[in-house]
Amino acid sequence: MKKNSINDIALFGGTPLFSEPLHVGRPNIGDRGRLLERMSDILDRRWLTNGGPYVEELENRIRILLGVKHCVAMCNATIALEIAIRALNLEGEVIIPSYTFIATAHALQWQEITPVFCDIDPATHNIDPTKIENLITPRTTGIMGVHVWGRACNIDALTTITKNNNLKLMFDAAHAFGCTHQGQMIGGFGDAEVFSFHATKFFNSFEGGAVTTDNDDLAKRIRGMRNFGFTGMDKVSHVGTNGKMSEISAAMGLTSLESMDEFIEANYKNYLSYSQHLSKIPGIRLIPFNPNERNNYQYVVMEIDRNAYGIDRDTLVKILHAENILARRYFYPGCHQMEPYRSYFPNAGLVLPETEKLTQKVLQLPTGTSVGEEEVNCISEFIQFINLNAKTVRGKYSQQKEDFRQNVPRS
Ligand code: T4K
Repeated sequence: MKKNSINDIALFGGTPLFSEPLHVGRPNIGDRGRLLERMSDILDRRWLTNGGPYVEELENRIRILLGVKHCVAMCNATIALEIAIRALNLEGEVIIPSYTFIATAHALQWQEITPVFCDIDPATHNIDPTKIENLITPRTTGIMGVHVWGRACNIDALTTITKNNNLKLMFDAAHAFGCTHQGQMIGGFGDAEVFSFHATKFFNSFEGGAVTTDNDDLAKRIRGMRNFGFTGMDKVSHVGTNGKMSEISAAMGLTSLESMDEFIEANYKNYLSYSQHLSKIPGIRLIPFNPNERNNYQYVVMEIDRNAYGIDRDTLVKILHAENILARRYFYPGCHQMEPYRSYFPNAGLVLPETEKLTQKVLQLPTGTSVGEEEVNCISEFIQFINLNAKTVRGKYSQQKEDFRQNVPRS
């Protein structure tokens, strides 16, 4: 449905563009028949978890796909991060970007390790290596880069810094499954990398994740920690937790793996369509992907310059949500603005100017296999319509807020 006048905007009483919500993170579902076959097989076998054959198969296939020596599948990426952090003997302080999902910081804090927030490079949204050295103290034991949106962080610079300062280097690669850095699959960089296979990721195992590493000893410790610290029947050698992936998750993972190229193709098509449309709109910048690398195009991320576009990001989000376009503001307001970090480091924002700016202007749009050309065109045209009518929309929205404040019924 096309909007002809601003009264057609759902926030102002019009009919929403979509009758059903369009999500950022609607799960991709591969071959349903194949998944059901695998589920039935699991039930017949009565082997539901604890190192079952599907988990083993998934680990092997991922290991081969990524060209890495070890893949340890886990129940989710947050536990996988916690285990990798502990297995690497990180303690004291670890430097991470604040511009990330809260799990990155919590995985450290949960183990009483202080996350020290570093600013990002606004061009890449990734940790800015030039800002790291000032943050290193005698308590620093490691750096955790995050490959935000699947675009690899500056791995070379981070490797140099960690080598020069005798620190561990790990990566939160939650977004980066199937992506490359200088042609090499992400998974084998640093001491360890951690993936998320959560339902909202383009490749999912319902809940799930994995640690990948080329280090044999580390992989052994991680496997032990995933299973309560058991190193043999009735033998526990160190503290551990329960990070095991279930067989049903592995069945979904294997099925997703078989459709991975299809999922990426759908994301890529959506990305190209968004890109063609949105590049014409003033004040909108879609973040680019390096065409020389493999990308999963899992997130369509745009930055809004409120002056050039005419409407600020938060108002646009409200307008889009009313139309059933559930755009997201990842990672607003930044980890440093969330508890407990906000209380621990009330002035952190002063050293994170780029993070603070970015969290005010970034937005993710719906994509994935449940979104097609028609929806992308409709969303893009609507975003353009708002820009073309920005002044009137602003006026009407301010009036609506004022009426609401004074409790005046809407006309
Ligand atoms: N590190 C980074 C950098 C991460 O981004 C993440 C997770 C992690 C670590 C930790 O990974 P895991 O421990 O989760 O494996 C979502 C995801 O839950 C989270 O996994 C993800 N990052 C984060 C970026 O996004 P929320 O709080 O936004 O989820 P929620 O429930 O609002 O869902 C997002 C949208 O997807 C909604 O519009 C609903 C829709 N949806 C969701 C689910 C689960 C569906 O349509 N179907 C579904 O089954 O965090």
